[in-house]
Amino acid sequence: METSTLINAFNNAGQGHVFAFFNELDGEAKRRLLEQAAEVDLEEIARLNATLLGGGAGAREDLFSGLAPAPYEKLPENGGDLAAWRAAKAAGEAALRAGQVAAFTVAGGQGTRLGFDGPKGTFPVTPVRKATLFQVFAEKILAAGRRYGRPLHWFIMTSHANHAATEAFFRGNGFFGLAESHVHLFRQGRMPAVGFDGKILLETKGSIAMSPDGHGGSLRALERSGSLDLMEREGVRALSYFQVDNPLVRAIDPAFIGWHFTRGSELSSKLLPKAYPGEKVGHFCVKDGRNVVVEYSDLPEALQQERDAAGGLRFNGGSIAIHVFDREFIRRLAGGAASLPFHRADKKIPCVDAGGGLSKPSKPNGVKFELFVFDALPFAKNPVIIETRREDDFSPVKNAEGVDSPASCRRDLLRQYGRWLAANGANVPLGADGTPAVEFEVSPLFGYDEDSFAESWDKLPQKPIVRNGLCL
Ligand code: UD2
Repeated sequence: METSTLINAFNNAGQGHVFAFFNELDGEAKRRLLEQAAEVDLEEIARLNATLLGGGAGAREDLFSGLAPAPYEKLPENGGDLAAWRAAKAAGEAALRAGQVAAFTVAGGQGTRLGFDGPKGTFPVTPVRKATLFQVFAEKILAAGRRYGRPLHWFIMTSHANHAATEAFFRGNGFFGLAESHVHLFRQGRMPAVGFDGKILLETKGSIAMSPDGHGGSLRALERSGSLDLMEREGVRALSYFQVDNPLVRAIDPAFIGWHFTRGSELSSKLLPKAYPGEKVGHFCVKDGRNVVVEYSDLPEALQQERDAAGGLRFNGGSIAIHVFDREFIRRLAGGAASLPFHRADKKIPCVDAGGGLSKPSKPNGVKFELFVFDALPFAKNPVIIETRREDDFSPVKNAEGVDSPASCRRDLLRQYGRWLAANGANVPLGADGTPAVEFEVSPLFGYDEDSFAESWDKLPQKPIVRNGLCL
């Protein structure tokens, strides 16, 4: 687009201040600002300003009227249908042997809460090897590919801020044994931040304050990056989706994949009963006959605390951000068949003021717009929700200390290794709360779930003693 056309478009949209310092910039800086400005969808910003900044609180009550907990497939031990679970697992294994599944990690977040400098996936998590989050996932994916005789593709969504560092990390580590041709990194989209008056904020005189467009941006980024076409060429029908912060996840779970395929589901999800009413997970609900996820920060306190007849939490079905997506469903949504709603997050956003000075706000001064991937749920045909066990699937690293921290995650990894070993007859010294009293580790290459662990263990001619520093 012509420079003047672009600048005029910003003027006409009431966003002309973006170019207030344009004449002070050198040629290269001018080019960069124009490039950023061309990325901005001014109509979208105007729409968001009207809907998300313009009050709109009146509709809130209606959002929750008639909301009910979503139905789900219970685990056999909780009354679920054992035969159906077995059939699902067999179907999932067949899909894996046929190469119909790829892994997908969203890793574009800023990881501010953890206070770690660098892409979150490069954070070391395991007790002995100090393997990073990316290494743990890579090894799970590598091992599953070997087990089913079909190497899996792995798609990883990065952000503009962490893409180069993520790529360098994978290169520097030889892609952790995966074929480079099977690891696909692509950047997610960005959105400009606006002040409470709807004006786009400048980060410097020559750059717009841009931020990642949320994990919901992954659907359009998968399309834009050519990932969906690649999947189609390779015969991949479904993506196993998980977040970069959760090393316990069964990155490749045959039963889950099987539920997805046997039900003809376009979007399948894992549900975990909440640990306590205020746990920071989404809630699986039904609204107007469609499944939806209501985020913890949105569900009114009264509903979070509401009890059912048996005394349990009524809205107890936690969403832990583990899904299987059908490829063509993503294509349909990315192609505009339905648009996911943007969410508003009020933030402290350092920016340039009208006089050109840099202001570092001490309280929120503006808004970032984000898409949430679970908002795709109401658009999916035949969605399936299955129950999982916390110890098999969920222990994220989010905070520097306390809940969901490196320490709690390391403990849960240890407990998992301990359970697998004990189930196979090993003598594991356990503390009073079930945590092993020694620090050891099971590489996903040895065992990435109960079954694969048992197979490898069985083959060991001599069973090792479980002691500090043991690495299987
Ligand atoms: C998310 C879910 C929550 C629950 C929880 C489980 C949302 C809004 N809430 O909470 O319901 O399932 O996870 O752990 O998602 N990411 C990107 N690009 C972005 C933003 C995030 O790739 O623009 C990735 C990020 O790298 C991470 C994941 O998305 O892997 C989750 O992001 P988060 O830490 O903001 O989500 P959280 O913990 O608030």
